[in-house]
Amino acid sequence: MQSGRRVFSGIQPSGNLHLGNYLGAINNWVRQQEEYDNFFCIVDLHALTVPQDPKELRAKTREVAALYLAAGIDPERCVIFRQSQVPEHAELTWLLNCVARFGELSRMTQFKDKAQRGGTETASVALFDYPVLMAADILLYNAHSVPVGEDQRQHLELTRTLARRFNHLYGETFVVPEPMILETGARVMALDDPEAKMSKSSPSPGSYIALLDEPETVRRKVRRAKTDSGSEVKAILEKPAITNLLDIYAGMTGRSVPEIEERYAGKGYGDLKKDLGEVVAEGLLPLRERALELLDDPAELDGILEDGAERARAAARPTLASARTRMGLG
Ligand code: ATP
Ligand code: LTN
Repeated sequence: MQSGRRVFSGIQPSGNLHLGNYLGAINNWVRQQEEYDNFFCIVDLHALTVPQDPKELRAKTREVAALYLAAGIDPERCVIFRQSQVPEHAELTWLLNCVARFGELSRMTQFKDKAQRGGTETASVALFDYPVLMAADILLYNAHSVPVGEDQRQHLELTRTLARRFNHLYGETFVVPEPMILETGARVMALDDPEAKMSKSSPSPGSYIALLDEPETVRRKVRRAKTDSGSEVKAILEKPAITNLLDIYAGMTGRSVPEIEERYAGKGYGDLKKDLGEVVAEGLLPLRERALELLDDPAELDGILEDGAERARAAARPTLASARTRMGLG
């Protein structure tokens, strides 16, 4: 039964979707789609905050749509759409820019990390403003709940601050949303560096498992994943690499980490990796096959996105209108 409570979330079409995106986000969307009114966005305007090749962006946009559907998101139940097809996102961003503060945006760790990588001097203004666009995404639909990975917690906190500030300055307008961050899979780490999160923008393909990787590639990447010193299969602070592998195992199978530890008692890292390679390769195979099938029919995908954009616009329009009116516009 749908409760009338709304969920909003999104992924950037900026690279290869990976296991972190799946376990931290998409998998949770699928599991609870029956309980909510859902909006799942392909946030292409966010992707543009760093340079993108236009042709590649178009292709990746369809790829994300195909993966949403292949993972089991039901387009009847959920509104699947592209952010750039709903101009209300950009307009609400401007209004929220007028209540967001330079100081609070300067403290966003994702901006600091990403700007540092390319040099702060040349980072786009849009990269700085990225969290305000994200707040607009969420507030436009009066979403109650936002299922994301751990890395988005700070952005969610800012969204809540902006909603409260706007409501205080101009009168009750926005729902103050809650983050929904699960324990397992919310922070999948890079396979070659357990201190860094698995990321789409990583230059090294061995660091992530792409959802469209072939099963053999998946097995190889798991086999080559970094491990820790020692030999016991235990999720402990001193073993960040093994902890990550166990967390992935738990996310893919629904088993608890202690249960998996027990299974590998007396066995070594090699056994764990061998089985995990199988678990992930087999687990992702149906998703991969279905997505590739869907990608064979781009017109069908575009149709679903057009339909989604229309439904999203209908939901976004009244919220934007009331924000405008409250601020003295229109
Ligand atoms: P990039 O690293 O290029 O910024 P990304 O891989 O973080 O991209 P996003 O599109 O920014 O991907 O994230 C989409 C969703 O996936 C968000 O909910 C985010 O929290 C989640 N997510 C991303 N990386 C991970 C990860 N390593 N573990 C768990 N969840 C993740
Ligand atoms: N910033 C998010 C992607 C994103 C998002 C959103 C997530 C953009 N708008 C709204 C949830 C709700 C990220 O994962 N990097």
